[in-house]
Amino acid sequence: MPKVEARSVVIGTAGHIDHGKSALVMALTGTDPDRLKEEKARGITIDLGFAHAHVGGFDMAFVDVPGHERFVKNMLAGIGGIDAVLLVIAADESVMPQTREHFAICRLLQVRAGLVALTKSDLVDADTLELARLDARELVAGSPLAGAPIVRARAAGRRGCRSTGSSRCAASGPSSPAR
Ligand SMILES: Nc1nc2c(ncn2[C@@H]2O[C@H](COP(=O)(O)OP(=O)(O)O)[C@@H](O)[C@H]2O)c(=O)[nH]1
Ligand SMILES: [Mg+2]
Repeated sequence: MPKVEARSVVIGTAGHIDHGKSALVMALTGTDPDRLKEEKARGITIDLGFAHAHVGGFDMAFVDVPGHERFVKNMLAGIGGIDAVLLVIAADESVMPQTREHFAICRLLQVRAGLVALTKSDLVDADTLELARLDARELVAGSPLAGAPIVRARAAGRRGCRSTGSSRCAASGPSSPAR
């Protein structure tokens, strides 16, 4: 997989609805990417959300996309300019239709870098996590992400993130690799 050499990188999320894309962005940056009133009320992402973090000398700009199939046009609008994809797969559900659809879109748009986050790892046992990892590996086989890291992640609930502050959120972000 080609490395992203720039000091600033634009990372787009991808994946099925409710798999934890927005919660992971919040955990990593301290910013809730669901900014619209309707998004907060319904607890789903409708339009693109944006967040930022400075980590290890890198400026990381996140574009968080909606996972619902009805809003795939919004996803398409956001994913065009990204350098890398954060493909989010919930460990308790594994690969779902919009996981495949979003990843196919990333491939069509020639996104050549990224990683897979197995979210909700706190909800599953080791065997289920391993199955999700195998599904993820199968999905990215033959793609530019074939050798990409697959990491397990556990994002705190977003209400919890808001009330405890960003340092606790960051501490509950991705943990060690699941391979
Ligand atoms: N237990 C647990 N819940 C999570 C995790 N990540 C997200 N959630 C919850 O899953 C639901 C959907 O998350 P959200 O980020 O909105 O999913 P999205 O549609 O992919 O953006 C929310 O209630 C989150 O709090 C996780 O790692 N563990
Ligand atoms: Mg979302």
